[in-house]
Amino acid sequence: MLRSFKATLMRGGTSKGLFIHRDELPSDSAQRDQVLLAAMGSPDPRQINGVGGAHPLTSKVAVIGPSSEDGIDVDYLFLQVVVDKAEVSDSQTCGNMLAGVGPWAIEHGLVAAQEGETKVTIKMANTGAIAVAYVPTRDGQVVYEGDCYISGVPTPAAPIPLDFRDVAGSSCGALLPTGNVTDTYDGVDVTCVDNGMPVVVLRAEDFGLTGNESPAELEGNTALKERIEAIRLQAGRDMNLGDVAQKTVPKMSLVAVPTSGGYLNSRTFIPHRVHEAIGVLGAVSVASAAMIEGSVAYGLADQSKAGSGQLDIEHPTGFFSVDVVVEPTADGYEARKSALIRTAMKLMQGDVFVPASLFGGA
Ligand code: NQM
Repeated sequence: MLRSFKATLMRGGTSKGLFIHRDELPSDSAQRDQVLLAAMGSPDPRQINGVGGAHPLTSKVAVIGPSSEDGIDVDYLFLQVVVDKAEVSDSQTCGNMLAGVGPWAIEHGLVAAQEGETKVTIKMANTGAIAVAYVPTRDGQVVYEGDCYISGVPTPAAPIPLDFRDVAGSSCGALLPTGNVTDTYDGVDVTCVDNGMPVVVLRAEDFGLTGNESPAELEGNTALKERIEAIRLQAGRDMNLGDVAQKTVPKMSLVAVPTSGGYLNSRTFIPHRVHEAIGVLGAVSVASAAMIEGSVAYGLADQSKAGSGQLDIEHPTGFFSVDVVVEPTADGYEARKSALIRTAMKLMQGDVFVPASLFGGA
């Protein structure tokens, strides 16, 4: 017997996945994860028996429900369904899927549409941090179509500005989780940062790379992947994330001088596949590291762009513009602003079928 649950397939930024009301899923998280594995078709490198897209960026789930907290409209729990393992991880949030949360919440009656623009205040349940989305709305409807292009998405759509509140240290406890601007692992200097996403920033040149390599080239370099994973396991522990062997954080961003007029060039392991672009909060975190004097990225970044309100983080398919301000304080550094623009698209809505037994039925 099969059983179904309601879901919307949406593109959020450069990611794609299912958006689901939390009441549609079992409340027990282990049972919920079994349902989601079956829905996406994991574990299987092709996810052939599910709706997942056979890549970490297209094997994502947003679970959304009304918030009980004052001033917060909805709670958004991000779940990464691992493609080739029977694992569902809540160890990170996702700023790309976040772009779809506001539109979805309005369409599902969790937030009333205003004329022109609707503000949706979202608690990112994975980290507890808050994001505010400004969703274009007209005549009580979400406006998806528009003329805003973001790198990595060939079609334009309506812009959705996102403003992050208090994301610094939301996973690791501090913007600089190790307490240092640089640390050294296996002889390589790194900067560990968390401005919404735990990231270890490394210089591409320290691995004999230019920083312009394609994701396929980097993924094909087994020796490089082993060195990076060895550093990740040590840095993750020192970033207060414990044993990160089975976690999707920290991400590992190789950085280099910009080549296309941007602020900084990047290639990001998320953490084992290489991102075709860069994650939203990943970009915010990398930009934040580059603003900190003495970090491994500071001297590579084009510091004439700092303070301009637009820092373009170059990546394999273009660049990601963020508006980030990090300033020195009496006892360290503080993130004062983290904002950016994304787009989202509703692609399909309906019933997703899984074995009824996973819901505890026959
Ligand atoms: O950093 C991929 C993505 C992400 C995460 C990843 C993200 C973010 O591009 O906020 O969006 O780093 O796993 O969707």
